[in-house]
Amino acid sequence: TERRPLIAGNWKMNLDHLQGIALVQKLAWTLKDAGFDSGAVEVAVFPPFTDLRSVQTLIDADRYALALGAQDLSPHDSGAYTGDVSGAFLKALDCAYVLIGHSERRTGHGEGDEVVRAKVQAAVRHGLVPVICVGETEAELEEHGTSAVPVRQTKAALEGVAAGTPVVIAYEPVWAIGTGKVATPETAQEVCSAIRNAVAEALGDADAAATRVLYGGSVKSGNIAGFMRQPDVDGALVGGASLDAAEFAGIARFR
Ligand code: G2H
Repeated sequence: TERRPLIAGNWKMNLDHLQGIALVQKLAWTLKDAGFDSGAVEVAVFPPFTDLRSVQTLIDADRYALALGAQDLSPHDSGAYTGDVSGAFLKALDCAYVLIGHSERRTGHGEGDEVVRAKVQAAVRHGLVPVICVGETEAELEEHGTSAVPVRQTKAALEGVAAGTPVVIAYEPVWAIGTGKVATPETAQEVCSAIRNAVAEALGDADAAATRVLYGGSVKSGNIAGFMRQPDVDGALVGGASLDAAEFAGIARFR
């Protein structure tokens, strides 16, 4: 199966809407100048909620070949949930994707498997493709080995999801996030392959073959190629290095 690689930039809580506009413009022009083939590789940006409208307007107006995603969503559709943002609102802003269960949400906001599952359901209800983040902490790595925790998290997140529903899974070892420590391409391959098997168990072989499994954690233009050479790594979720247009474009041009 041909899987179109996905290079996803998670801005986290960086860049206000003016800075966001500047970055997206610079990114689009950098890719264009390099003759980037967006048919071969999909590039998506995940700005803060407050940037989504301005970034979406710019992408639409100038026809940038960039997909848009949000960093989180509410498990609820609407109502008395102060501070939450509904998947319906994200869909109305042309978001294609939404991150769910990033380790910074799991650890910083106590989001466990159940919350992640409810958010996946909400994303699917609103026609958003969930980018489900999984990964083990250093302590879990020592206790359970490499694949056990990401596999458990993947299965839990996909419970109740129907076969044929598009999803993306991002493997982000927590010990490699923003730390400069990076998993080896071989470890990433081993875990991404185990995750693909978990997708097969949950959704069937055809879905597993079509699902993009990303690696995330201190990805840079200098280390992306090694990951992309792995058969079960279909792209990257990039944090820090997505805030610099030239660096992020370098990652998108991994070939
Ligand atoms: C992991 C990653 C993107 P960074 O959180 O989600 O961030 O590339 O800064 O390690």
